[in-house]
Amino acid sequence: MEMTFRWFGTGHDSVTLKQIRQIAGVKGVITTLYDSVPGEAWEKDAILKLKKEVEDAGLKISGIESVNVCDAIKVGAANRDECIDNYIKTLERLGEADIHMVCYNFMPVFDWTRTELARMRADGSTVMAYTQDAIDRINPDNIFESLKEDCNGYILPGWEPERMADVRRLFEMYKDIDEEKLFNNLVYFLKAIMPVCDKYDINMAIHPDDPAWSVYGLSRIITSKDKILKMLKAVDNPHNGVTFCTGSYGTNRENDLVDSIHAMKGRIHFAHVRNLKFHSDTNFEESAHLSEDGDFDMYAIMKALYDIGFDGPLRPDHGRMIWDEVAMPGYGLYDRALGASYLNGLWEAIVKSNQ
Ligand code: DNO
Repeated sequence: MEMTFRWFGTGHDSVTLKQIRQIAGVKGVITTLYDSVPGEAWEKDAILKLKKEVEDAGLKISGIESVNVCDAIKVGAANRDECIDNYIKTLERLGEADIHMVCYNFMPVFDWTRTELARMRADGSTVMAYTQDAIDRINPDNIFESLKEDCNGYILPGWEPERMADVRRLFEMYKDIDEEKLFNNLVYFLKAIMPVCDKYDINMAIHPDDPAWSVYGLSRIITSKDKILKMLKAVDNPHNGVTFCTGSYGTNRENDLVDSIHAMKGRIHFAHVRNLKFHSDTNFEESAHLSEDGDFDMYAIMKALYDIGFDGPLRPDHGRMIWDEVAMPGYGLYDRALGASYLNGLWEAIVKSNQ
């Protein structure tokens, strides 16, 4: 396991590389070209510049989150092959820059969905939260507006204002895309990119849909063990793998995290490890990483990753906003640093008790 930290890049993140470098045990960052436009190829120079900046700070790029997949690929539009060619060019350039893990998602319209970005907890910290009731009440045209105030001026990944301004057109694009079509489009995309992944040894790590059920009637296909295994089997190449995101996949309480980790052995290329506190099956908040603060057994999760021989990058995920920090919701420094230390502590204990 390699402990990493997500960093959105200079100008996009309140956290600096210097701060990340000072979190004990963190060796690498998970980053991206935050300004890139889905469907366009990433420039080699931009990749090399980013890599140099990270390396000059004494860190390495442990993977990319995300190279976003454009809507044309997801809906199978006429221009999808052009977008796939550009995706392949991006992968080639990343491979040439010695970057070997790419996280992406295949969710229609919205990336992860939360209905509150700053729910106040008894200790005065704030956390992101989701309630199905709120989703059912908010018109999707207005969801971005309803959350905007709590963004602290940052653009949340997947919630770019230009995109949200166009939400109606996006809904229109996906109106005939049922689960089967979406799945076939994913398989088409994966088959097309596997040769370049083989050539450069790039692990593709699809992110689970968050929450792990359909929102606003849009199809969602990376939501359960059976569906993920079906996807892995449809393109049965070791480079076709998953990001095991406990906080996304675990939103659906029918998903058994430990059992799923074992079932996906060998195909988990990246892990996001965080905890959730449920108030009902469809009302949850993103608690601190510590087991006792939420409903997941974090020791059991880390132990399962250890038991399957997981050796890829892992990162703490959304943190609470604590100690008066002002940052992108979920992506402040303090609580994620506590998360990294806690997960490193669990890992050390697991490793030593197995020696
Ligand atoms: C949210 C993230 C997601 C994730 C993408 C992967 O905090 O986990 O935005 O990066 O779904 O493409």
